[in-house]
Amino acid sequence: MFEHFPRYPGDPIFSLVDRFRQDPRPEKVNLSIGLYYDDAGNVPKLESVRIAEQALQAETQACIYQPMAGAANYRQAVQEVLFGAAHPKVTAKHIATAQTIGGSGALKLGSDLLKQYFPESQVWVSDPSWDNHAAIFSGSGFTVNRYPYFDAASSGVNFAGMTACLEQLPARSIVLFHPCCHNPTGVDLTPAQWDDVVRICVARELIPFCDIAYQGLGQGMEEDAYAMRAMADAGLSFFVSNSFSKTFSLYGERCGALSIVCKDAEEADRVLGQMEFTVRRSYSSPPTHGGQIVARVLLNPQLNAMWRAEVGAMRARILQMRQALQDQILILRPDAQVGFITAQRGMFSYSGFFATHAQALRDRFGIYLLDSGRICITGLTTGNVRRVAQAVVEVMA
Ligand code: PLP
Ligand code: TYF
Repeated sequence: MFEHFPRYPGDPIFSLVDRFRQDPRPEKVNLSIGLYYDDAGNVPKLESVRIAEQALQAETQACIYQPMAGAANYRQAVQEVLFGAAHPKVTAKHIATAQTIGGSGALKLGSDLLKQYFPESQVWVSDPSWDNHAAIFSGSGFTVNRYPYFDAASSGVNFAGMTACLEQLPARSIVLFHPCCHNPTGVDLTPAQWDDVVRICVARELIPFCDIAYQGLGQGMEEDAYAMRAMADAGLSFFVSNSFSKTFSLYGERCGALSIVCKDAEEADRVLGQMEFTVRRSYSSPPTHGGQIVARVLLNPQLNAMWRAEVGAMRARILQMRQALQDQILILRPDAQVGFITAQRGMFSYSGFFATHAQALRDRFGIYLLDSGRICITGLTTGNVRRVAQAVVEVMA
């Protein structure tokens, strides 16, 4: 019956993690999958999360179904993190938010909804982007195109190429943006560049789709939200998918949300209804537990402050490791062109150099990075960064 099902080759990132696990070399280093590791190499359990979990456990009753759009407290908390509690679009209830199964679930819900109501539109994602972006949107039936983004010469952004492309898109084109901590490149736009992008989106009547999975790990919780807030302030109607997987270290709980910023409260109400209908036909309602941990933390002022400090510590460690890797390489090779490592932001660093040497770093040194040239900075520790720098310099020679 199922002879025509082809074999799934697996996800290249997960396959690489498997190869890392099987590598017997004790000095191996995992810079592949996008997880936040602490300086001891562990995925941390946040203290704010532990306290919220304990409080929840003490009062938990039977676990009944959630509403289709998820828990009201969680949905409110999401809007406050993304836009700020006092933002007029939040207080005037112009935003429709549904709790989703991680950030991936938000992308899927958003792409299905867009395909239903904008069937003629095409999607544009950055070149490169997280591979699952193209996979999810094409899975919903869209043609997925790429706008220029990464500039190989500078390991920075090709902003002229990006804006020239956006300037010629047809109205109602769907454009996927990373508001901060671009995956895979770590190359972000400045606020002034976002202002230009927002002006183009308004002028060309584009539909921005912001996917934010690392809020707080770039410049800061508020700074990282700049793009979305600028879009809201400019009166754009747009989509935001967000993930708490990394920032709460709650990967397996699948905590995310889709927020659709609308013209007014009446429109937001209708849009929320269509989100609910799409969810109902797909998985009916999201799970309870993870979302309630997140809502507890975000809506309790003490826990919220504790969480922000914990995310701040993650961000500081990422910056420290960027600096350490760059410094250690420069000690060994003062002429190495590695300034991009500290110029990029978030969990990832990306360059043509790493792409060229990915295989040698794996084979010769047990240092695992993606073939695309993406390294996950959080796999670095004070204990292994020197060794990684030495290996990088050796493959340079
Ligand atoms: N979007 C981007 C850019 C990501 O990097 C990720 C996860 O790595 C996601 C979305 C998905 O997040 P989640 O694991 O919550 O589905
Ligand atoms: O490393 C990355 O870019 C991601 C990691 O459900 C990831 O692909 C893993 C599982 C998942 C979402 C993202």
